[in-house]
Amino acid sequence: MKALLLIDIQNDFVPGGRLAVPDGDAIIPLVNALQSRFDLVVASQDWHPAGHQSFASSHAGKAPFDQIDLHGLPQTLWPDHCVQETPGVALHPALDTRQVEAIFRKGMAPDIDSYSAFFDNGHRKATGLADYLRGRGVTDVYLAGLAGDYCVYFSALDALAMGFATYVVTDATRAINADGFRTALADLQRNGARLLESSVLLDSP
Ligand code: VGL
Ligand code: ZN
Repeated sequence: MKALLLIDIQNDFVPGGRLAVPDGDAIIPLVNALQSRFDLVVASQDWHPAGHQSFASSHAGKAPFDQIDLHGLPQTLWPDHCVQETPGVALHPALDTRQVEAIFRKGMAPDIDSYSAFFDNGHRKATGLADYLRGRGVTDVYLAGLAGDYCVYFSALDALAMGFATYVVTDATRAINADGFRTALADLQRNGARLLESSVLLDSP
């Protein structure tokens, strides 16, 4: 069983949003077309309370993209983004969600960030996604979404660690930082992930 994992395709991560990923909305037609090729489609949603400690605004004298130690974990500070009950937290309106069977939210605990759709950044708490996928008989996980160098990357690493055959659809993701994305993809390949372009899936019968 093959699952497509749509990572954080939310208003705040596309141009005009509060943590815009360059060209982030360009992936939406692709991920919409990809969905029919999968047995199961699942989405993740970054879902922070106001005042989340990953926000620079929560730390006096800090600016977005500063690095701090947050309760023992390295933390990049972000602009306020994906705050619960704001327009930016919603899945992008152009994303076709008819085939999305479940949405896994992450980043709710105020004192720890959560890039991966599987675990928080300290690997302290699981979202339940791995058990859900296993319960549905999923063996292969394909990742698309935003951002390629953060939430897609860390979700793919955890998918590998959880024993799923893991694929990243490289043209169905965009990154915050191009260099970081190259490093992330190389690291994923080293760990056993396979990279492919959406055409490989869309052109197969
Ligand atoms: C993300 C930074 C902070 C992401 C989420 O979805 O890649 N990046 N929160
Ligand atoms: Zn976030």
